[in-house]
Amino acid sequence: MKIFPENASSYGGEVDFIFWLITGVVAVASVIVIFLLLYPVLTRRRKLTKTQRYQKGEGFRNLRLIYLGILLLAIADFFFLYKEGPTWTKIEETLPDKEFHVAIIGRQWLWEIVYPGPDGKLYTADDVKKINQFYMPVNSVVHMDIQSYDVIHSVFIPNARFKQDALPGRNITRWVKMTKTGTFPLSCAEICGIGHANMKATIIVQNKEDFKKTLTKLYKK
Ligand SMILES: [Cu+2]
Repeated sequence: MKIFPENASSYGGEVDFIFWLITGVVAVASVIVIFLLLYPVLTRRRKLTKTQRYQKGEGFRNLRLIYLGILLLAIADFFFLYKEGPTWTKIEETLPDKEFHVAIIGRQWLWEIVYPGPDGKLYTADDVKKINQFYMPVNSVVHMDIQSYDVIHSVFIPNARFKQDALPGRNITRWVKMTKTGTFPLSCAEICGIGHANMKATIIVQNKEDFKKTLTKLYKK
């Protein structure tokens, strides 16, 4: 069953794995809970009597199933944290050495992609700016300085399983490594005004030779 867009990043598979792991465990738990709820209702049809028992919730014996539930919930939570920890650390808290560096600046309602100029350095006078066109080389770690001019936006790259808010006044550096060439959508994932839905950019992942040619072309303009 294909419910996600094609994964085209180095870490997308790990994110998908976490999704299916949590979905699987929660699905099993749901089936058990629904069974425990419906089974007595459907099978116990004794007439009510004066001495109908009810749980007062006093003492350990009365509450033992509640404690079991809390214990199972805690075990499941820590299991998920244990399984997903290394993935999130790698994606969100570490920054592998960069092979290319851009700035992505959100504004109502477009994305400015700023490329380093011929000197190879970002934030110098020869930088090149493109609107909604994000070129990057394949199989290379690309650092993205995510910023905003006005309100909160969010960089969302479904094919990379990547999402990061762009906050005014802050620079947040994240990374991505695309493993497939082609074009992929980048959209804004934070309601940012009337034009939010049109705030889309295209990511063009190219092999390294083509990417070099693209850069040369960008510099000429
Ligand atoms: Cu936006």
